[in-house]
Amino acid sequence: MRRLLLFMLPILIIVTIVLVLFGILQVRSEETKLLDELKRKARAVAESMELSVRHALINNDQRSIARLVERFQKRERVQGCAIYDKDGNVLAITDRFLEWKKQDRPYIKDLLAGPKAVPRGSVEKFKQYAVYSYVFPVLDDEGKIVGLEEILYDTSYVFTQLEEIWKRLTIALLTLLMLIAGISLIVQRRIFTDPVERLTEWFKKFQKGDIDHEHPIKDKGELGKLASEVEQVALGLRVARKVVTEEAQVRMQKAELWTEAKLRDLVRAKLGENALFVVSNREPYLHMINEATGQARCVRPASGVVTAIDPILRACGGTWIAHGSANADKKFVNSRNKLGVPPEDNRYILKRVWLTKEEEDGYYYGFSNEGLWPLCHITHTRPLFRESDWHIYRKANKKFADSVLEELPSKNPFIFIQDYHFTLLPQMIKEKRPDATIALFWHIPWPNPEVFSICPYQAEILDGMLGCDLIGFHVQYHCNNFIDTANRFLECRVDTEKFSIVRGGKETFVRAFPISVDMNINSSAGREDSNNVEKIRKEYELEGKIVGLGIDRIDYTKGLAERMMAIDRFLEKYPEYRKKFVFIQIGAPSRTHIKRYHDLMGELDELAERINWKYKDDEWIPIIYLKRHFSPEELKPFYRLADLCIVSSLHDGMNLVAKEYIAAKNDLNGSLILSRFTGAARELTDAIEINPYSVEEFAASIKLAVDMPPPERKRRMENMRKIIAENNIYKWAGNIITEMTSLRKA
Ligand code: GDG
Repeated sequence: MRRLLLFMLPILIIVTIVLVLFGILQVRSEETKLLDELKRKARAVAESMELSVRHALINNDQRSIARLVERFQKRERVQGCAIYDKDGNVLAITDRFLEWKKQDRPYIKDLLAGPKAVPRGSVEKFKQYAVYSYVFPVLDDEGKIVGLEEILYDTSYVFTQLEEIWKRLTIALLTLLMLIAGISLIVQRRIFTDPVERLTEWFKKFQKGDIDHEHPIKDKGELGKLASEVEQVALGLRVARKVVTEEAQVRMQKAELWTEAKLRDLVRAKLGENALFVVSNREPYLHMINEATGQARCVRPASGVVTAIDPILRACGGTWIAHGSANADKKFVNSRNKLGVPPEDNRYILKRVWLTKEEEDGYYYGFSNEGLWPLCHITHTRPLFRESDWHIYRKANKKFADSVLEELPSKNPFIFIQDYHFTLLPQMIKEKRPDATIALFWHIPWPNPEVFSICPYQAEILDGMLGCDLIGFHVQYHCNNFIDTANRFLECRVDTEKFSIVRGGKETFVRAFPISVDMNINSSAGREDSNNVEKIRKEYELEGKIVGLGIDRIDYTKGLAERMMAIDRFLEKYPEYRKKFVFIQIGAPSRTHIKRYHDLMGELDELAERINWKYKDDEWIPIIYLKRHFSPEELKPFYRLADLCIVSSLHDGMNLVAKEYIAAKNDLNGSLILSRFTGAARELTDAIEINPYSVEEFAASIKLAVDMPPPERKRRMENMRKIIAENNIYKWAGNIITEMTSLRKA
C-alpha cells in the first residue's frame, strides 16, 4: 500500500496543480469577459443619456436631471445612476445607491482634474457588494467637462458565476483524482501484486518441498519469465535430489564405518524430499557484541547438545529452530528470523525464536533448570517447582510449537526435538500435524518413578512427551525408568516386547541411543596443531610436567569440587608428585543467573585458591583454573596435550568431554578417569572408573593414571578409540533417523 501511495502521489499532485492552474486561468478569463460586457452595457447606457444630461447640466435643469436619474429606479435592482456637476458634487442618484454618496470616490476627482476626459470603469467595494462603476464625462461643444454620468451595477452575480465555475472545477478535480487512484490500484494489482503474490506462494511451497508440479506458474510478462527461470532451477534441483538419493542408496550398502558422508546418504535415502527440523533451546551459533571492541562476533556455545547435533545438520542440511539468546542475534537474521550457518560456510538454516526476559526466566532458568534439571540429576540439589514458572514454560513451548508449525511442509515432516526444555512441544505439534514424525531425545538422565513423582506436573509432562513417535535416552537404564514412570502415573499400556507405550490409541517407542562425537573433531595432527600445543605448554609452563585436564560447563552435576578435593588428597597422599603434576581446569560459566550456579562459582574459586595456596611454590601451582568460555579451536590443543583427563560427574546423561578427549588422543598417550555415574562409563570400560564421592578412591585413581605403564595406557586408549570410531555421532544420528523413518506416517 505504501509503495502504491508513493507511486500515485506524484501523479495526483501534478494533476491537482494542472487543474488548479487551469481553473485560475478559466476564472480570470471569465471575469474579464463579464466585466467587459458590463462596460459595454454601461457605455451604451451612458451614451444614450449623454445629450439629455448635457442639456440639463448646461441649463442647470434640476428637474430634468432628477427625472433622468429616476428612470433607473424602475430598472432591474442591480442597476443605478448618478449625475455629478463639474466639481464632482452629486446632483442626483438612484435611491438604491443613496449611500454611495458617502463612499470615498477619489477617481471622480482624478478624472475631473486629469488632462484627458476619458470614461473609466472599475469595480468598487460598496457595503458587502462589489459594484461596477462606469464614469462618463459629459462635455460641452468646446470639449469642456460640464458634469459626469456614473452608471452603477451590482456585480455580485458575476462573482456568483465565478464561484459556480470553481465548484464545478473542484468536483471535476476530485472525480479525476479518484479515477486515477482507482485505475492505479487496479493496474498495480493486475500487473504487480497478484503475480508477485502467486510467485511468493509458489516459492513458499517450493521451500517446503511441496511444489505443485501439475500447475506451474503461468504469468506472462517479466514476472512470468522470472517464474519460469525459477521453475527450471527447481526442476534441476528435483532431478539432482532424486539422482543423489538413488546414488546414496547404492553407497549406503557399501560403507562400513559411519561417516558424515554415510549419514548424508542415509538422510537422502530415507528422508528423500521430506525435510528435517531440529528444535532445541540452545542455538548452535550465537552472535554477541564484544564489549571491548563493540564488534559482533559469532560464538559456539559450550553445550553437549550443540556439539552433537551441529555435525548432523552440517551433513544433512535442514532447519534448526532455537532460542535466539545472544545480544546481537537479531542483527543477523532475515525478515523470517533465519540465517544460514555456519556463517562462513552455510550448510543449514538456523531459525531464531525470541523470548521475553520473563519467558527466559520462567521457562529456561526457572522450570527447566531449577526444576527439571535437578529433578533428573541425582545430586542432592533440591528441585524448585514454581507454579508461575510452569505457566511460562507452557507458554514458551507453545511459542516454539507455533514457530515450528509455520515452517512445516504439507507432507510428512520429520521433527527432532532436543531435551527437557520441550516436554510439552511434541503433543502441541502432533495435535496440529498428526502426519509429522516426531522424536524427542532426552540428553540427561531419567530418574526412577519415586524421584519423578516429586514433580507436581508429572502427568502433563508425560502426556506432552507421549505426543512423540519416538523418545530416545542415552542408556537402557533411563529407558526403563521412563517406561516405569509412564506406567505408574498414566493410564496406558506398556508393550514390553516392542518397548513402547500406548496411550489413547497412540504408540510411542522408547529406545536407547548412546550419543557420541565425530572422531575427527580434535584429532588432526598438522603442523599448526603441534604449534598450538607447544604454545600452550610454554604459556602455562607445562614443560616436563604431567598434565591433567578437565573441561566442563560450571555445573554442580559435573563434580568439579569433588575433583579439586581429590587432587588435594592426591598431592597430600603422594607428595612425590608435587611440582610434577599440574591440573588445568577449563570452566565455561553457565546459567549464572541461578543462585546455585552463582554460589558454585564462588565455592570453586575459593577451593582452587585454597589448594594452590597449600602446595604452591615460586615456580609451580597445582591447579590452573581457566574460568571462561573457549572456542572449539582453542580447546583442541588442551585435549591433545593432556596426559590424563578427568570426568567426575555426580550424574551425567552421557558426557561428551570424555569422548572428545579419546577422539583427540590419536597418539594414544592418555588416560581417562571417568565417573561411574556417567552414561559414557557404560561404553568406555577401559577408562579408570571412579566414584567421585569417594575422595580416597578418586585420589588413588589419579595415582593409577599417572603411574600407568605406557603399553597399558596405549592398549586402553586404543580400545576406547575403537569403540568411539564405531559408535560415533553419525551412527547415533543414523540410528535415530532410521528408527524415525520406520515409524513414518503413511
Ligand atoms: C548434556 C548432558 C550429554 C565445554 N566448555 C566449553 C565447551 N564445552 C563443550 C565440551 C562438550 C560440551 O561442551 C559439554 O558436553 P557434556 O556432554 O559434558 O555436557 P552438557 O552440556 O551437560 O550436555 C550430557 C550431552 O548433553 C549430549 O547429549 O552428554 O550428559 O548433560 O562438547 O567440549 N565448548 C566451547 N567452549 C567451552 O568453553 N565451545
